[in-house]
Amino acid sequence: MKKIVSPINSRPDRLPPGQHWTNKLHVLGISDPPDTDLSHYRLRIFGEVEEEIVLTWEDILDLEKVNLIADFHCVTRWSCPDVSWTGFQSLEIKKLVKIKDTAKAVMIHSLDGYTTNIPLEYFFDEDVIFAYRLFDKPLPADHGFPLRLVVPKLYAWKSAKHVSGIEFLSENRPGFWEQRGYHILGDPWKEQRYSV
Ligand SMILES: Nc1nc2c(c(=O)[nH]1)N[C@H]1C(S)=C(S)[C@@H](COP(=O)(O)O)O[C@H]1N2
Ligand SMILES: [Mo]
Repeated sequence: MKKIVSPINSRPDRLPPGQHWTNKLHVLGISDPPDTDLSHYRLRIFGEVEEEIVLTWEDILDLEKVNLIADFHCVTRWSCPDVSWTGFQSLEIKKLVKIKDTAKAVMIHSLDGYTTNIPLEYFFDEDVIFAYRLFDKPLPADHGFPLRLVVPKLYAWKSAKHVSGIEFLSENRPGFWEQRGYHILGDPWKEQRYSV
């Protein structure tokens, strides 16, 4: 299996300002994890693409698997080192759909109604993956079953759990927390916690 260690793990300033290390991935979510039956699960890729597609769980398992090791930085100030995730890279999506030149960002949609926005330069980074395993076990319900995004270079609220849709946007617009005062980008090294 292809292995990726996020470049953030070897930064000289590995721990972003205002953060402290913890050895646990604390569960944070806007609601209880949704019940999901894999035989009914679908991932829709739509918006600024030539032709939208819908993937089944089997389609997802057929995508090239990668293991990612990356620190995880939550805006509530805890950081968990060396989390191990397995799934497929966001870059795989470029092989599945033709993205229009007008696309500038993505909105990730989740089964619990959560959304979050990410500009394309961050979304298509090598260390961005959609994960279905955590520390080599199936992804637990409260950590995002069946599929979650992992974006190591941004605060953890951008790492949407229970992902059901990837929408390509012609203009970046705010998701759930971004509409409620969180920063539109969320770079932990620039302490982009809030928009004001
Ligand atoms: N679908 C969904 N994804 C979400 C959230 C949520 O409420 N719903 N919370 C975010 C926040 S604020 C954080 S810190 C991380 C927490 O991930 P964890 O619960 O696996 O530690 O998930 C992010 N992804
Ligand atoms: Mo968070």
